[in-house]
Amino acid sequence: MARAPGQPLSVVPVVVGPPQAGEVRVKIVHTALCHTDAYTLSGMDPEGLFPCVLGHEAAGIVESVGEGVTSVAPGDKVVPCYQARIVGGGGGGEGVEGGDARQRRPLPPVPTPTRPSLPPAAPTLQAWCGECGMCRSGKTNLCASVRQWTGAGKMKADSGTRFHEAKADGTADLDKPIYHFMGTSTFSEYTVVHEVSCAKLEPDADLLSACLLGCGVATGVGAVVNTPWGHRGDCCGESHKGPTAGCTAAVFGAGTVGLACVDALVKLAGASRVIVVDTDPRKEATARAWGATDFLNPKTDLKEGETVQARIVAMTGGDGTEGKGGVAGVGGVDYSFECVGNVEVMRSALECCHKGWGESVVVGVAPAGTELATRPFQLVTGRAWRGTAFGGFKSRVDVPKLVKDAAEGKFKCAEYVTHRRSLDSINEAFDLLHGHGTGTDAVKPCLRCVIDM
Ligand code: NAD
Ligand code: AHE
Ligand code: ZN
Repeated sequence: MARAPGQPLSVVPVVVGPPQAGEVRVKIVHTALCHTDAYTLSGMDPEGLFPCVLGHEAAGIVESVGEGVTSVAPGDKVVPCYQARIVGGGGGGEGVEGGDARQRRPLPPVPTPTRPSLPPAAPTLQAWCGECGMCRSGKTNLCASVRQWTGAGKMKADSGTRFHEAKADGTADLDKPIYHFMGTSTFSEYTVVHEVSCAKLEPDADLLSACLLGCGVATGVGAVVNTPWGHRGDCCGESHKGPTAGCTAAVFGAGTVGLACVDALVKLAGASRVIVVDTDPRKEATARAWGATDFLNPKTDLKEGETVQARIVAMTGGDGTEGKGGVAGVGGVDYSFECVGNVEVMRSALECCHKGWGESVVVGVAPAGTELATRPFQLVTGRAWRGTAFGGFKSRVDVPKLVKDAAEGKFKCAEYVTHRRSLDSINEAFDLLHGHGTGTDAVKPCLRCVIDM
């Protein structure tokens, strides 16, 4: 339980109430720490509510289900998803069925002059709310069905919480409710999630890998394969979504999210050059092992007055004339990915992109009160800023596929598990995430510390 911002977590007995209508109680088997847990614990998240049970990257087994739940049953392996998704029968276009998020985007022109009205809820729809215009649109992986409750730390059925501190006799202290977090709250032996947030896996799924596909690895892979718009065919005659063979890229932040971008760029896109930027020198060896061709530490590798974006532009064909009337030596990468959560770094990531077509994807979550800045000329001259939540993957639909893809070795997954701890040692896991390990952990960078329940 996170009692207050900036405080270590308390490992305490809590009573996890039974699932109500449309809810699922899950026995967590593994949960990992993602930087977003640390972000909310820091107090910088405007949606951070205390006391709460943090955690959103996990895998487990359904223990019981509430009234009306049909898509999962006790004994099923599941991944709790912080983005919900309506799944099931008909009526709403590609988005409802999920489709293959990695397929190429259809060629333009797409625009529809008037917005079509949404189809009525199909009677066979398996979602609990049965009504989410965002899922039905097919245009986004963001789901509105339970978002207002998950953002408020509550469950939709009664706008209440299923977590209470336990009294000495083991019963729930109703005067001490505990908020949910991101609709998942996985730093608990049991949690309750909405059915629409529960991705059902195959019985043979490896829960350790699956756990990382609840956030970090899926986000990094999806940021590469789903988020950039790619080209419309003007260059090669063939339209394509996102990075393709031979492209160049820069990845800022070599945590699990950034490294999953590197892996996808190398293995799935066939990038010819991937420049990794990280302030932690221990990440160089890891980044190169993941396929990075270059590593830049902005703290030690820049000349006096040089910016990281200027260095990357120079490394990729820039001769310093760009912006000063020159055209010959325009440099920059085709794609960049900000996986730190720092608005200054986001600016560098945009500005290291190639004039005319470079796309920069904001993945990192920056603190409340910070804002992005760049010279609008950067966008006028063809660079584009994009962003992604959960890598654009449609949670309940795509997570089971990702678990299979990981098992087939299409991208790295279990490789990010550098540390494992018990729930009692969760504060040590936060120290590891912040890079503050002791002994061998001080030299071995932590990518993901998994808590084995
Ligand atoms: P992490 O802490 O494991 O990794 C962050 C890395 O950034 C570290 O290697 C650190 O050394 C490096 N770094 C810190 N400051 C830097 C700087 N100024 N320049 C370059 N590198 C710097 O974090 P993670 O779990 O991989 O998450 C990365 C970011 O992505 C976080 O902001 C997290 O909240 C966010 N995130 C977003 C989504 C999403 O859906 N958009 C999903 C998961 C995580
Ligand atoms: N409450 C935060 C939101 C932070 C945020 O952007 N979260 C990402 C997931 S980070 C996972 O590690 C996300 O999916 N956002 C979309 C959504 O619906 O929350 C804040 O800063 O306000
Ligand atoms: Zn996360």
